[in-house]
Amino acid sequence: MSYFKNVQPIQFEGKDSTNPLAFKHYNPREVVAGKTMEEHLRFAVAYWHTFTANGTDPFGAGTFVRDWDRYQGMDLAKARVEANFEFVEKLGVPYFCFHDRDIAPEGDTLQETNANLDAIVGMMKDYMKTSKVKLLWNTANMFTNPRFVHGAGTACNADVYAYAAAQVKKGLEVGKELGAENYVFWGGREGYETLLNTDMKLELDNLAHLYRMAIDYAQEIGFDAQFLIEPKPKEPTKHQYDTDAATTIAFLQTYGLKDHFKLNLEANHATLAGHTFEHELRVARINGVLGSLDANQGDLLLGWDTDEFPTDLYSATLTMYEVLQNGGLGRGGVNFDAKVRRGSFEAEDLFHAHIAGMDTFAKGLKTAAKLIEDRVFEDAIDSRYASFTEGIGLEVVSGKATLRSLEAYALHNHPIRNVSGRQEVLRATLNRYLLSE
Ligand code: XUL
Ligand code: CO
Repeated sequence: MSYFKNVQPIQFEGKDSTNPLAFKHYNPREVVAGKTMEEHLRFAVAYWHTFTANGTDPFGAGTFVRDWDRYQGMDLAKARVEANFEFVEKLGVPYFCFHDRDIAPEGDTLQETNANLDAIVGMMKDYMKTSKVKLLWNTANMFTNPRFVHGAGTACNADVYAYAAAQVKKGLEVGKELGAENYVFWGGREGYETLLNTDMKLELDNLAHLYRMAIDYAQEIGFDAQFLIEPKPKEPTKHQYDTDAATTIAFLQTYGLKDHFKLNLEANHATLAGHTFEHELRVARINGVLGSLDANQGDLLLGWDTDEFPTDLYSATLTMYEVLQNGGLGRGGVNFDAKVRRGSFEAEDLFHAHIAGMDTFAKGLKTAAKLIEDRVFEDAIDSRYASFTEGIGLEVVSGKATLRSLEAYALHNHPIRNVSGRQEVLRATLNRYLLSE
């Protein structure tokens, strides 16, 4: 059974192509800064937006026309697996990602739910014997079911907490079974609405306990995936605990968990936190926890998570600049946590959208590599901070300076001279690189 009959495997046709079903910049075998584009970008398709979602919004029913929707229950789940492998293979990306509940329906009991999951995981494993498609990460959906109304790992109800723990345990087993390279924690309901009914300290302590138990269990079963936490500041709860990269790093440090985790950073979550994506990447990078990306973009006119496909070249370039400066994403990748618009309801739109996102990141990668090769920002930054490479500045950075020595210096250093930050020149230079071939 083919779900995308009208689409042939997507080919690279080059920048002048007008074919919406061809890559203009993403050429998986092209070498940029010492690695192929495929190795740099490690693209993944998000199961939930691509195969599970149907285009509902708070005001209207689903609009998506999907051939697999003629089925129901486990038959639908199986059809989606077939669609997934056909789509990911035709798109030519190496990975996909899923939540447990994206791939298999819940049953009446946890036993039944796990049995459904096992059946689908078994089917995926069979596909993976012959397909080159791999699992970048899996995660547990601990936010949709009404039982998580007060949270999961931060629930006020120990029974819910135990259920969430059971779900994480199963998620780790599934990840191991399918050879996932990472395991993600996004705390969908890990936050609070009002302090009037919230024991914040207990909730955070319990969340840390859950993470600790997950680390121990992964070790016990020999699942060596990289653990990732995905920060987000709000939505669904008003105050999400993992607000942004800096907050999440502080949490990991407080609980002695930092060595076990990296971050999965998402562009639209950065926007909601009042940051640029590159800010979040930089914070993670300088703290050694830049793990993986959820690639999408928000709408600056809207205050919620619109999860659009990333087409902003400016942002993609600065994103790939951080990734290159990080020495790559390691076991992480670029997962399109992005959805086609409700009006883009035809199955072919899924290809158009992913191609647009992949080309945007490929072009961003090429431009970022050129910027780094030419040391555009590095030279400007080196000269801006040159005063810390000698004399009194060198004493500061080497830790030799004291308030006394700095005062002695300042008393005889008059007048102080500053130089321009030249921000506009740098922005114009960045534009020049973006517009060059
Ligand atoms: C929600 C979100 C999630 C995570 C995985 O905003 O980004 O889909 O990526 O749970
Ligand atoms: Co995400």
